[in-house]
Amino acid sequence: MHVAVTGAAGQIGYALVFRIASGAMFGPNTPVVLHLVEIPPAMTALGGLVMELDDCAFPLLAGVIDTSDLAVGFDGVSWALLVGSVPRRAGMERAELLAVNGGIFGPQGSAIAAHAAADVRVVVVGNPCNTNALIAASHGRDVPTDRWFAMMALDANRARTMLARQCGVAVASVSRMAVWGNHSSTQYPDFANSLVGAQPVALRDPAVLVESVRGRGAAVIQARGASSAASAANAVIDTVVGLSRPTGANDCVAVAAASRGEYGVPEGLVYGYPLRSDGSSWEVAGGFVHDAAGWSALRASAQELESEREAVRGLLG
Ligand code: NAX
Repeated sequence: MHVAVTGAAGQIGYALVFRIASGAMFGPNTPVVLHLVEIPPAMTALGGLVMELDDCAFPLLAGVIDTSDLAVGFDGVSWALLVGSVPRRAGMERAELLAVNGGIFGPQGSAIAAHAAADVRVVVVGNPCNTNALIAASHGRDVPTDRWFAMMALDANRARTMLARQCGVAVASVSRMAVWGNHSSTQYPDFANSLVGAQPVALRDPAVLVESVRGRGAAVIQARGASSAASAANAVIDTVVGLSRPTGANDCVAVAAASRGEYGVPEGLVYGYPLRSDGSSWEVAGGFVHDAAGWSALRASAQELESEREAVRGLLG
């Protein structure tokens, strides 16, 4: 299994590549070749990471390619995990952030189309991840639109744990946890449709939990002095595992994918949905019911994504 990780020398990369190499992503019987992609200034740090991978002597690690050349980085890969991006700096407008990242994700989308394996699937983690995925996919030529995803699983995992705590149950008994919309403060963690022990739950004040999930990234930054890294890496693994196997009867994969108009979301937006996968293709799960506040949250996040799409229109392929 050839898998590319961009931004591999960053903090999420550092938490992610060792877990992929140990078999956490593709299982204990699948050897992996890691394609680690960085920008030239980070190649020395990336070299240190490669030394550490060597020093783990992982039995499943069949090769490591470290490069800043996208053609090499994406050559023959079946998964491209696009983590690297430029963070928002103080005083930077969101439009500026979108434009800077558009300059990264357009060329990466083209390189994936030109060099990756025919079955490639792409998960964008680098923020703003939904719109970065839209930009990459628009440059992806003959790679079908349904192979491009953006990560919502960290938000969903945060929501699952908070719900489990609130109900006094183990996190494993929480399922069907969807997070709708944009990976931003407009996201809608959907407690109304989630299940605890395969049963719906009526929370007294779901809005409090919704706000806790939305604020969790900031809380981690405040406590740690750095943004979520190990939990983000873990969520990348959950995303790939979730898309690679059939989804359980009472469950869903929380991930953003290109809308085909499901639940009234404008077509083409890379929108956080509950998906059902058969291991290779997927559909948006049906049967999720929303009250007026839920629909309004779904619409607000779609509107935010539409305004991001407008802001990057000139960068779309
Ligand atoms: P770091 O700043 O630690 O690492 C980013 C790495 O990307 C750096 O090593 C940098 O050299 C590299 N990079 C920059 N431009 C690149 C390019 N054009 N090609 C290849 N590599 C490039 O950030 P980190 O904490 O690892 O976070 C990475 C991204 O994940 C950020 O955009 C962050 O906002 C985003 N996140 C997304 C989450 C999600 O749920 N979707 C949650 C976690 C995280 O906040």
